[in-house]
Amino acid sequence: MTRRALITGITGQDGSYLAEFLLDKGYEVHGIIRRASTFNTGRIDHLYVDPHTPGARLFLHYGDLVDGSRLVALLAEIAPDEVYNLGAQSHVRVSFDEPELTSESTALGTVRLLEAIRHSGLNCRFYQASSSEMFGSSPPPQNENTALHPRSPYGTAKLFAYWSTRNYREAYGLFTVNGILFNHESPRRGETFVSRKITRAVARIRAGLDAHVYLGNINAVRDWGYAPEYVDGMWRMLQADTPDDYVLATGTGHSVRDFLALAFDAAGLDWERHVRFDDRYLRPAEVDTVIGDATKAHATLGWKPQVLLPELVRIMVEADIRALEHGGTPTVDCPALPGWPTRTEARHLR
Ligand code: NDP
Ligand code: GDR
Repeated sequence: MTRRALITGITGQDGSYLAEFLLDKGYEVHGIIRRASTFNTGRIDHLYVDPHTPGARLFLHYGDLVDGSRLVALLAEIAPDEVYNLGAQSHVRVSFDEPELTSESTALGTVRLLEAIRHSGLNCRFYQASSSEMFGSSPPPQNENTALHPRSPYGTAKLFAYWSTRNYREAYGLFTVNGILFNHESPRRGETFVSRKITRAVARIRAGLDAHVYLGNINAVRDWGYAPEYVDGMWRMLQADTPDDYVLATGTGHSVRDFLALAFDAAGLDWERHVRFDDRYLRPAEVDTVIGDATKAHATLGWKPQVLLPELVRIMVEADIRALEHGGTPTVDCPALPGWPTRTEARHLR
C-alpha cells in the first residue's frame, strides 16, 4: 500500500529535500503551505504536477501552525502514516525581534499538531525538527544526554516542542521522535543564514556586483552538514521499531571564519578584503560552539553523513555562481523525478 506523509514546512530547505526523498521512495506526499500574496513554492516547483494528473503523488494544502482547527481538519482529511513537523520561524536572530511569533509557530504550533494527531485517533508516526540550538551554552561534543540550555527565543521554543514531543510519547504512547539536528546547509538554504549569505556574496563579488559582505560574530563554531543527508536521517527515525530521540551531526566543528576562508578561496578571492563587520548581525546571547556526537544515530539507524565542510562549501559556491549566471533564479540542484514534469506556472490551489 502507498504510504502517505504529511510535511509542515514543505516550502523550506529541508521540506523540499524531504518531499523529493519520500516521492522517490513511492510515498504520497502532502504538504502544508502558508497563503502568501506571492508564490512561496520555489523550492518545490520542480516536483509539482497538476493534482488532476493520474498518478499525481504530491498535494499541497493551505494551512498554518498557528491555526489549530485547520490542522485538525487536515489530519482527518489526509490521514497520514507519517507526519514531519518541519514548519517553524527558524531564524535565530529574528527570534530575538519576534519572540512571541516565534513561540506561536515553533513551540505552540508543535502542540497544536500533536493534539490534532492525538484527537484524530490515527496511528501515525510523528517527527519533530528539534535543534542543536537547544544545547546553547552546554560545552561540546553534544549528544542526546547533554544538558539543554538554550540561548534564544528560538532555542527556548524548540525546547518546549522537544519536551512536548517526548511527553506525548510517554503520556499517550504515540510514536513521536525528536531529531536533534545540527546545522545543515545546501544551495537551497535560506539566503539570510550565514552559510548561504557567504556563498551568495562570493558569487556576487566574483561577478563584480558587490564589493563587500557585512557579518556579525565570525568566531562562532558550528557543525555544518549537507541537508539531503539529514532528511534521510529523519526518515530512518520514523522507520525504527521504537520511538526515540537522535542527534544528527558530522562531528566536526568549524568557525564562520573557516567557512569564509573556504568559500572565498573556492572562487580565488581573499575573504579579508571583502568582509566587514556590522553589529546588527550580533545576537543578544550567542551559542558559541556546537559540535555534535551522532554515535547513536550511526549505531541504531545506520546513519552516517558523507559530506564534510570543504565539499559542502564547494557545492554551495558552485551553485550560487551557476545561479547568478542564469539570472539569479533559485537553484534547484536536484533534477525532477523521472516522469515528473516541471511546472512553474500557477499552483492548483484555491
Ligand atoms: P526554513 O526556514 O528553510 O523553512 C521553514 C519552513 O517553515 C518554511 O516552509 C516556512 O514556510 C514554514 N513555516 C514558517 N512558519 C510557519 C507557520 N506558522 N505555519 C506553517 N509553516 C510555517 O527551515 P529549514 O528547512 O532549514 O529547517 C526545517 C526545520 O528544521 C525548522 O523547524 C528548523 O527550525 C529546524 N532545524 C533546522 C536546522 C538547519 O540547520 N536547517 C537544524 C535544526 C533544526 P514559508 O516558506 O511560507 O516561510
Ligand atoms: P544558526 O545559523 O543560528 O546556527 O541557526 P545561522 O547561519 O543564522 O548563524 C550561524 C552563526 O553565524 C553567525 N553569524 C551570522 N549569522 C547570520 N545569520 N547572519 C550573519 O550576518 C552572521 N554573522 C555571523 C551567527 O551569530 C551564528 O553564530 C541555524 C538555523 O537553521 C536554526 O533553525 C537551526 O536550528 C540551527 O541552525 C541548528
